[in-house]
Amino acid sequence: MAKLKSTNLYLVASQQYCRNKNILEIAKEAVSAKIDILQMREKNLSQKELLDLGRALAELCKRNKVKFIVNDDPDLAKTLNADGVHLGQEDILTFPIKDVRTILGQEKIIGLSTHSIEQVKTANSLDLDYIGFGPIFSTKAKSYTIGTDEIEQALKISKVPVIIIGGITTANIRQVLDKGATNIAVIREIVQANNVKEKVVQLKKIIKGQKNEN
Ligand code: 3NM
Repeated sequence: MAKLKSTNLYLVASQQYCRNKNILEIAKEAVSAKIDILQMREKNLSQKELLDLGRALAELCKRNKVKFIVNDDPDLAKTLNADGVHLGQEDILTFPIKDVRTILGQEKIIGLSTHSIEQVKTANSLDLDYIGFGPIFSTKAKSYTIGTDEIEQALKISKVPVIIIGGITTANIRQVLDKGATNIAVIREIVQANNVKEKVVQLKKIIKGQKNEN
């Protein structure tokens, strides 16, 4: 059975991007609006805080059949019995993908960020379940953008599903979908939304090609 659905709205949940709400509250709203995948991406928490938040998010996702992914740390993903781990290009210097597979096993999801066609090609030789491709538009997490021009090529050559990320909003998402993308990841557009639930529903409708979005 495929580990990922064919279209996915992927929330990268990160407290540092939230305005005045707690990330767990936001995650609950996003899950209730049927986000497909939720990643815990916290760079500033202690191990204890990560464990506590991770347990709460893992339980929330499991109860609602949402895939739960842990950023950066295969051992924490294993401890939390998460559905998988997401790694950056720098992480795989510390954790070669084959070792991550040994830690997590065949059933779990391993994702890797890529930022160029070269990196997509290299990713094809690794034991991955998806890649991220971005940042497409301007974003706080990266100092550069790669634009929409290479999306089609990334989708064409990648052996695994490609999740498009970086500065995506309801205003520009069609530029990405028009290139053939069906998997979209966001942080700010959801965590900073006045109404998280409505925002998730709206983004999902647009991704699925329904017409009554605003
Ligand atoms: N990774 P927002 S862009 C976590 O290109 C992350 O690999 C990226 O946040 C990549 O939706 C990004 O707020 C941040 O722009 C995405």
